[in-house]
Amino acid sequence: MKEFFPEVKGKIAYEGPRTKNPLAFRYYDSERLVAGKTMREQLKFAVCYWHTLKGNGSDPFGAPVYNRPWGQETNALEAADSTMRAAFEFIQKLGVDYYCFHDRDIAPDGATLSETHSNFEKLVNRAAALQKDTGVKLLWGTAGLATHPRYTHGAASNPDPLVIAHAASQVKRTLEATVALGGTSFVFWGGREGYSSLLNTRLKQERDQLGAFYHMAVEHGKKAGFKGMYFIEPKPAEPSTHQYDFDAATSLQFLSEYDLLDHFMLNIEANHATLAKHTFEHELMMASSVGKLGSLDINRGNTILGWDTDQFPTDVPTATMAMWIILKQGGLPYGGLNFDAKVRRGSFDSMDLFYGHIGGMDAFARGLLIADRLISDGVLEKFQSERYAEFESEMGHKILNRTTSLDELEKYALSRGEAHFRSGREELLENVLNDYIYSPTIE
Ligand code: XLS
Ligand code: CA
Ligand code: CA
Repeated sequence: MKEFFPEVKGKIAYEGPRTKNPLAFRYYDSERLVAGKTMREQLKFAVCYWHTLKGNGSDPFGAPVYNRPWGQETNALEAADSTMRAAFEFIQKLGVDYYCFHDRDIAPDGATLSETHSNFEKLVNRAAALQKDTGVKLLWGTAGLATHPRYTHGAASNPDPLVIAHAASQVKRTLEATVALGGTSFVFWGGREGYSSLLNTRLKQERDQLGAFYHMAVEHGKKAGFKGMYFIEPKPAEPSTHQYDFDAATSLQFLSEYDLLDHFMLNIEANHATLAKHTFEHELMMASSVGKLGSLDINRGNTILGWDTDQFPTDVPTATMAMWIILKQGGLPYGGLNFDAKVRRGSFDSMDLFYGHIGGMDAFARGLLIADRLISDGVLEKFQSERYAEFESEMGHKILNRTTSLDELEKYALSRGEAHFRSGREELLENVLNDYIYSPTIE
């Protein structure tokens, strides 16, 4: 059997922070217990099929540059098969438990819809067999509804019901495959569910179409035995100019408006947060605050470029904030941390895929260790309790229970006089956070 990554002999091992080996983990120690679970359970990393296996380094100005030893066969099904073997070899050597895919990542389109279905079925069966052999699991599946030319004007929000029917067929098959492969969630990312010009767009109707489409998916999921969770993955733009699932708040509003909140949570991507002019932690907290943080696409945007660069996540402070939010909500039962990240165009060696993932896994392992210490010491929680202490008063309770009024509050202000003016101590808290992040005792 052909080996695709012969330079990596066995599984990448944990060697500790002082190692000089670039193919070793410094912080990710899969069986180490942190906050009552092993690191592998707390972090639930997933490799994404589209960037890692299918990425070819092309950009709007240049042709493909990665010369991968897989997927080169002229027969499309044979190319899909070698790509899948490379995927499982990579995931196993990296020591990650999960992967995520789009239907069209794993199997090629055929000449007809029936041939496309048959291609997909073959590759899903292949994935089932490889999962069984390796113990690697599917985290989530998704239907690729952005690439094919028929989706130029949207998939579920298209002005033509026949295009919607094609999208429905993809979602139906991918949902069934997700059930067959044991995936715990199903993602909808609406890259083309948006518009470019209001001059030709019925915005209300398109949002209604999208709501109806999600309801059909939920109904089909019941028939197909899907016990997992549906996720919307917000993104403000790209490829659409205006996307209907702009950010976490917009998506939550959409779910509530179309009566879908019982079935959906959010999959928050770091780079999409950047594009929406939010921080990653803002989007995570927005979702988590209403019990809707389901999963994370971990990567990094570039603040000086205005597009979706999907770089590997190496920023420890951001990873710390993410893990702080995840630990505080008790984990991600349906989701995990999916590496929706790609190596740069210039990093065309297959080994760069290992360096990217190893660095990202170590950044999040450090984030987990730091967040665990922050929470055990209760530093931020203690400060916040003091900051909101007045809410323990009768008036505080009345405001939150909605049992007071503007009249009563005015009387309260008249009787109490001017409010105390307290510092938010932001700089102090940033210093405290830095002490935790850069503490030499994090090992
Ligand atoms: C694109 C999205 C996409 C989703 C899955 O920007 O990140 O890859 O994660 O469809
Ligand atoms: Ca993503
Ligand atoms: Ca992205």
